[in-house]
Amino acid sequence: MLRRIDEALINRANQSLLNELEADYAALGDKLARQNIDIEAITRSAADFQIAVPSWGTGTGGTRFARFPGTGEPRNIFEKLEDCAVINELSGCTDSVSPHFPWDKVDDFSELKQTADEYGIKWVSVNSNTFQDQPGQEHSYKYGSLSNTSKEARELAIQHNLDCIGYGQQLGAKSLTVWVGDGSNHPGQQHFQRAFERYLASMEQIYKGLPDDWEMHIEHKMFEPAFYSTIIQDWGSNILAAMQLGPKCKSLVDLGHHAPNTNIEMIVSRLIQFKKLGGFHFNDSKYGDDDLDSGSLHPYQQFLIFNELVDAEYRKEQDFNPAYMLDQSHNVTDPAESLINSAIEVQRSFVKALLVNREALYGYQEDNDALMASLELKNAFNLDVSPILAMARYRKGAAINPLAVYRSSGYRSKMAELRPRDPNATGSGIV
Ligand code: PSV
Ligand code: MN
Repeated sequence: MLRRIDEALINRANQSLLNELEADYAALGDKLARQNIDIEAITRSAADFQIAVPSWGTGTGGTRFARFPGTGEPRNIFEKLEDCAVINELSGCTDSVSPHFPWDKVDDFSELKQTADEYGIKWVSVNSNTFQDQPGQEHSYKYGSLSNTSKEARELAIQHNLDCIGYGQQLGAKSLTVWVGDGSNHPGQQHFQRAFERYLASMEQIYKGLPDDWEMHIEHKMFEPAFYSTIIQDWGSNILAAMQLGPKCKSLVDLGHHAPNTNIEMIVSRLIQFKKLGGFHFNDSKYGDDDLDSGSLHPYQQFLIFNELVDAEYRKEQDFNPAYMLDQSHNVTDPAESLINSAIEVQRSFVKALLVNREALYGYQEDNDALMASLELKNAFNLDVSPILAMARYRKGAAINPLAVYRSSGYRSKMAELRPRDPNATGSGIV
């Protein structure tokens, strides 16, 4: 397999940390054994956990005010893929990439797939982009795409989504994620019902083009770029659309796309109950869609979401297979470092949720014992599972301390030499 980080470097770094890790792991194993939890079973589950990296997250993001590019940023999808390979080699939990079109469009998809295969990277959910016009585009998306009052603009947007399915098929992906910026900025600007009807009619055309073994995931977002109303504003509009379109259409939850303080874990539970949970875009936020690093502000919320997901697995909920992806904008960090760290933070939430004693929790719930129920969750959340995560990485040949190895590899400065920035390149800053 093709590698970007020297295996010997990882092995050397791991050897220097192994004694300490084994001692911490043994101590945690004893502690868990007293709660009748087998640490080895948890470590196996941790090792199986995977979350996709968004191709667009490998570049420095920005805001609508400015973008401050980093050095050695990837300039095309092949370079983004190289960075994704690095992230996976070090974290051991990101063996797939979610591409975005037309940003990642290439002439020869077989070459792209082959390169990814060589890195051991799979392609998952393809994202369409009808939230900005492409150079020379005949019918503008300024007033919307799939819901535009112009039939020609709608048809363009439908065709783009169908093209995305075609690109995804060549890459081996199995789902299409549709997020549109459609909406309005002024009360009265848009007839809510007619706009939603146009959106649904367009989505029906895309749905008809889905291969049998594909799913379509709708992503809701309450604001931006439309600041008064958006067509798929919330999970309510999202699930209505997904129900109308059919069983292959599900809802995708981007953590940043809700009003502050929204009970996202309950939304997740509802979507699970009605078999409409398609997947996630993980990130964190304080004010809105800030696209901050996953788990950096609200790790307990992230844990509570995983509590619902692990509960669904425990109950053997049928057709339950949500896609896990990151979707963050890295404005001040090296994107590779943020993505490594974030993937591990999501994995951490998953592992902590595995520690909850489900039967005990159900008992407290039946007995209306609110305090013990909340402590069952809090105790799992409060346990430091770092040795489990590190051991899972070590056993897979990834790094016990991924960020230390990344920095000592000098990867970014090498890339700065190999990927000189085009001084004329403009970046939108919107990711
Ligand atoms: C929109 O804010 C979003 O979350 C969607 O997932 C887009 O595809 C992505 O960000 C990139 O702009
Ligand atoms: Mn998103």
